[in-house]
Amino acid sequence: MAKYDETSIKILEGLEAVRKRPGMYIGSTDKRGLHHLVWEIVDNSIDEVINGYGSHIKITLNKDGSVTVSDNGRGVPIGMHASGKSTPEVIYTILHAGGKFEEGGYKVSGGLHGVGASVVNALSKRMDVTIYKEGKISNIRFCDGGKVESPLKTIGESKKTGTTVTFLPDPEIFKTTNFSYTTICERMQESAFLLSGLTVEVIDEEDDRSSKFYYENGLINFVEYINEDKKVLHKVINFNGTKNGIEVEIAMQYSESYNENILSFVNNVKTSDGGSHEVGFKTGLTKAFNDYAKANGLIKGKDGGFDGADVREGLSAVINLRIPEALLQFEGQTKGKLGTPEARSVTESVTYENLKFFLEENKEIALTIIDKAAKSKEAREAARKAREAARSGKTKTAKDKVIIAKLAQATGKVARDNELFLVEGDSAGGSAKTGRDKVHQAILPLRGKVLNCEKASSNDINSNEELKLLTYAIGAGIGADFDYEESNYGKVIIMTDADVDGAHIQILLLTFFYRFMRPLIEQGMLYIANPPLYAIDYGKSKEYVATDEELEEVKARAKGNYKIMRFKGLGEMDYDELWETTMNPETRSLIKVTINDAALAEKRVHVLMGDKVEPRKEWIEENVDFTMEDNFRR
Ligand code: 28F
Repeated sequence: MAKYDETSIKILEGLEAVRKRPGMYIGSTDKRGLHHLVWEIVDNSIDEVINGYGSHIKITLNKDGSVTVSDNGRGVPIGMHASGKSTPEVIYTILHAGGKFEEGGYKVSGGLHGVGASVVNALSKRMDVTIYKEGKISNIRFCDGGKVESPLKTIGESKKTGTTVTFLPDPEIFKTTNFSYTTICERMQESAFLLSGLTVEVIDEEDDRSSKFYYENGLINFVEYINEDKKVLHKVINFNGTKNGIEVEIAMQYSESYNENILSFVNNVKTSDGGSHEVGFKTGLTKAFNDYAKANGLIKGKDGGFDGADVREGLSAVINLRIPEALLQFEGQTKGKLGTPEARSVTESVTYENLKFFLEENKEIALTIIDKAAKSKEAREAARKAREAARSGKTKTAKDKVIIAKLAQATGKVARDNELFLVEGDSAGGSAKTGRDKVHQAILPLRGKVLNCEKASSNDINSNEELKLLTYAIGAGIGADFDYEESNYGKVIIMTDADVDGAHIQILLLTFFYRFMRPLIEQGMLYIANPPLYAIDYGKSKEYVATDEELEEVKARAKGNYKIMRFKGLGEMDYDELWETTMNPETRSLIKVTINDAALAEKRVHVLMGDKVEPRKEWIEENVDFTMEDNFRR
């Protein structure tokens, strides 16, 4: 064992602090936190690639539950550190040490900003680091949260250079230690798009499957992937520029669809809540189209040009910025939103100048896009007029009366305190209407399958009863005209069975909200109800649990004498059970839908299901597994 002098005690105290409050370092210890361990290690490999060393990263999910990440970069330095310990020992056992903020370089970091590999070590049962450098193969091993098990030593010779890290998450810290191959593939594919020329391989030893990602023209290929089976209007537009040390690269392409899909990244980290770069891009884009339209007499003097939403309808774009560490500012606690003020003006001018030039050089493409924007503007104005008319109550058609009949309204007058439950099936709808809190809870039963609104326009939505009803009930418009502040409800809660049909409706509703009421998700107003899967009757009390894991825990506590009932669906619960387990704010558990969940649903509806066919039951059975992780449940 290493000698315990005061420095080693301090080091262990540092790692101990991480084990005591892991959430402080990786956000949470659920599935998301578990995957942060992988991102931290991978980001160090990506950092090497960004600095120009190495071109391959391989991630292996090993059968024993550990993960191996390897790169062919320069290899972690193996010399002795001033402290008398080897450099790798310092990097992997001292918090924030080895944060590679090389002068003027870019620190790539997971969403939580490079807490460094030492945190991963602290939260791992074991970690094994093998370094190929200086003609040697060196190895150092840690166990039980970062204690040195075997100090750095040479174990062989090799001409290769690079670093390989294997770690096994500590089951005492993580509720779940099974990694999601899909999650890792999606993130690594994104990294490969963002770093042209990087090859990333993901191997799942358990299920014997692997993927390889390599993109010659990174961002262009990214947009092609997003639009892969939409009808596109032109070749991908790609441009870049650098101002005040901030590098901007943008790829964009319009397609026949009606929704906008803008993804943005800073130093390879996704900014899922947007920020100053997206604001700049949108401003530059709108200005370029309005200037071009005015200059070419496409907008008559009086009517005031296009709204941003008009020129973004049908647009897929990827914005990638490289910002020096000194300028990097994020908003909010999730680091998902860029703050850096300079990024807005730089992105705006790079977008405006390059797009204006492109439009002047490609007149027919310019006209095609402007024609599409003009149609969007018409639809938006028509939708606004229809909504105002409906709101003024003038045009309550017979159909509207039918619609209102289906909706069990809440009597409360404060919109943000009210909740709208979208319930699958009339029987559950009936129980929900009976069991609910009539002041704050409205119920909207949804019959069968919701329209797959992959190719739908706002007008198509208005002709689909279910979605017209839903839009009317929420009362905040739709698409470009949607205004979440007008919503009649503070929460919209999707309540479906945890089975194939339920997942089917859940994915379609998420896609609808993602396409036509995205601010509802961005404002954290969209939820998924979490009905119990089992009721356990043991002696004194009855408990409800939502997952098999929780069931095992209660069975262990009940010591053998218990009765279990498995709920097949919401319709099987009587109304007070449904109220108690799933609707009562005091006892229910709701899952807030994040924009990523909805984007994933939208991608499933589009890319994986193909937007030409109705999502089929067998597709869902094959692709959406009903563990808690997969159908958008944490
Ligand atoms: C599987 C995980 O961690 N790869 C890494 C390097 C390379 C260097 C480095 C890493 C401490 C503070 C500098 C080598 N030669 N893969 C990895 N590859 N760290 S981590 O240096 C860390 C030092 O900053 C490296 C010359 N310079 C840097």
